[in-house]
Amino acid sequence: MKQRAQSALQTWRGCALVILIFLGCQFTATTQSGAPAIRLNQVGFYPNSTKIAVVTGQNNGGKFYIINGNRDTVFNGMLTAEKKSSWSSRYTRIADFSNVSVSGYYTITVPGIGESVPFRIGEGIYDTVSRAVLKGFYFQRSDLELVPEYAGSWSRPAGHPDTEVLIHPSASSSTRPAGTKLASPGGWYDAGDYNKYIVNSGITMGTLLSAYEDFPEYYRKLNINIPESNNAVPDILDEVLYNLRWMLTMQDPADGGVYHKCTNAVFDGMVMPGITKEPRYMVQKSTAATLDFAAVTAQSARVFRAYGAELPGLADSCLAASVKAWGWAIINPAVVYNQELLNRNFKPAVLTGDYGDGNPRDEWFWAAAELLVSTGDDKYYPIVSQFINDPASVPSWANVEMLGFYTLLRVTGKQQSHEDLIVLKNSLISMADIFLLKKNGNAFQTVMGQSAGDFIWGSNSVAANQGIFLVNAYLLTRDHKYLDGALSNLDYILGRNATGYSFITGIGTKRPMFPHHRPSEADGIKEPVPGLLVGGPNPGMQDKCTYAETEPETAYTDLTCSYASNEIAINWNAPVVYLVNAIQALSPDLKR
Ligand code: G3I
Ligand code: 9MR
Repeated sequence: MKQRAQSALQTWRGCALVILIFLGCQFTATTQSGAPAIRLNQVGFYPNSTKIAVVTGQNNGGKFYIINGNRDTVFNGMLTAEKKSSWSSRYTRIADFSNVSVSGYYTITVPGIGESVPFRIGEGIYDTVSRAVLKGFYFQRSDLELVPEYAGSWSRPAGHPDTEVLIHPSASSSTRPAGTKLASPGGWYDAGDYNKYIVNSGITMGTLLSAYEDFPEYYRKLNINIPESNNAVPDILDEVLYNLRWMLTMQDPADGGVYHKCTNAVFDGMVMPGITKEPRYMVQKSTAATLDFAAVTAQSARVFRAYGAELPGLADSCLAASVKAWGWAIINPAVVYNQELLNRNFKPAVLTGDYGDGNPRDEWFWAAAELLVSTGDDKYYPIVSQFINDPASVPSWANVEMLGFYTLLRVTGKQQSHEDLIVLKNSLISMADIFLLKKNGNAFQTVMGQSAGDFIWGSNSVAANQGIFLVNAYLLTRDHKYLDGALSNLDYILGRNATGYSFITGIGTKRPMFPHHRPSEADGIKEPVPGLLVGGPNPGMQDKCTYAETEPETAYTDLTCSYASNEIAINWNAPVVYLVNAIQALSPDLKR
């Protein structure tokens, strides 16, 4: 008996260590060949937070038990009545063990069903994952050699230098005719591919800058071990700066317009970055790209103003670039990027990511809001005022309106009228209340899954962005229920979902091993590059890979071919950075 307890304890210790170093944890008694039947946040829980596991499959219910590292039962409770999920054929019962608050390693056991993967309860529980997801951006740096000191096993030579990028015929102008060579180095690779897109950089940068603006004290202390970690600028801003410097190269100084993307004509193969030497192009300017750029540079000017000593001139350059981009958009208010049309008129055909947003209305608002707040110039107000009565929405690359709402609500200044702020706050809170209402009816007790429409390409970013939305509701009201709702979506991302996966590479016991991510596929290392959020369930299944299940919340497959459910992308990582770090920063406020 004693020997069994001891070996169990050793297994626990092994698992704990293994979780920390991102390697697999085979807890034989607990895992099955597929996803475990008991789904929970595989990283664990704060002692003072809500703790829920979901038992999937049809069963007789009954009692569940929480077992500690000594194999002692520390808590038992009753599973709730069975519920059929609205978004798949899953049946679920909930196990609520929020009352367990002693730090340690645990599993949950349900007689006749099995044991969950091990999880931990403890302070600072998301410390590793919060740093990993921000570090994910370092791994996406395009022209930098990733050295072992910072990249560990995933060190690699520099990728695309982008020192000689050609003006594509679609972007030809009198000062820069087609074929002109420009330098556009740096910036993050967008996703599993090796191209750099302004529209997607827009929401990504806005989200990361907002994370910093909402929790500056927290981020000043967050060290993620990147080359700039020892300078006086917070690591999150150093990372943002790496992409900002690239974005600034995407503006045509002659007129202020911004090229839609810096790209190959066709996607590179599944090889390491820098192997292929295909020509790179600056492709057509667009209104959406230019306004996203204007918003990001205006927000950057505000944020980097405080680092004038370390980064002299940067804030002013950003603001000048923003104003100039705005000026271009005023003259070119509706230049849509339409790749199909472009390819009918110009050669070579461009077949990489589109990000062709047909409606730049929300980009107008976001840019105007950032410029209004950063400059205090009333001339931006008339545009801002037209949007104040819009309903709140969850951001996506094609809809950035909410980023403007967040900024107006965040920064108090003369530019925001009291009446406007009340309207914005009310619309945010009324939508947050709907989120919570639907969470109560959800089979996994998560805000994610408001409707089948949540499960789109990149659905995990919907979960993360809903989480940010609720964090904002919490910051505005200090009502704990919103923070709890945000946490439910972090729980979703880390395992409490219909697939049973923790969706971040390197994090959790059952996690993606084969993301559609060229370096992870080509580097010969078993573990994918860590800290990257995969897209998640997407019944669109546009990649035509093999999916074991095809319903809205189960249409996910951990195969490299699956770019529609298993790619990674910067605009998906950024909201998870915001969400998990917000939970860390606000952890003293969590309540059971
Ligand atoms: O707008 C419609 C919506 O009305 C409808 O309800 C919904 C149903 O599926 O579809 C919506 O359109 C989808 C659109 O994204 C907006 O979300 C399209 O079906 C879907 O095909 C499209 O997917 C985009 C995908 O590129 C293909 O263009 C993803 O959002 C976008 O994240 C993804 O981005 C790619 C880049 O192009 C290249 N780099 C990798 C990156 C991530 O996969
Ligand atoms: O690898 C590409 C991925 O980054 C994109 O999100 C996806 C959709 O645009 O396309 C992937 O490339 C595929 C291409 O579209 C079709 N042939 C197979 C490519 C993947 O190997």
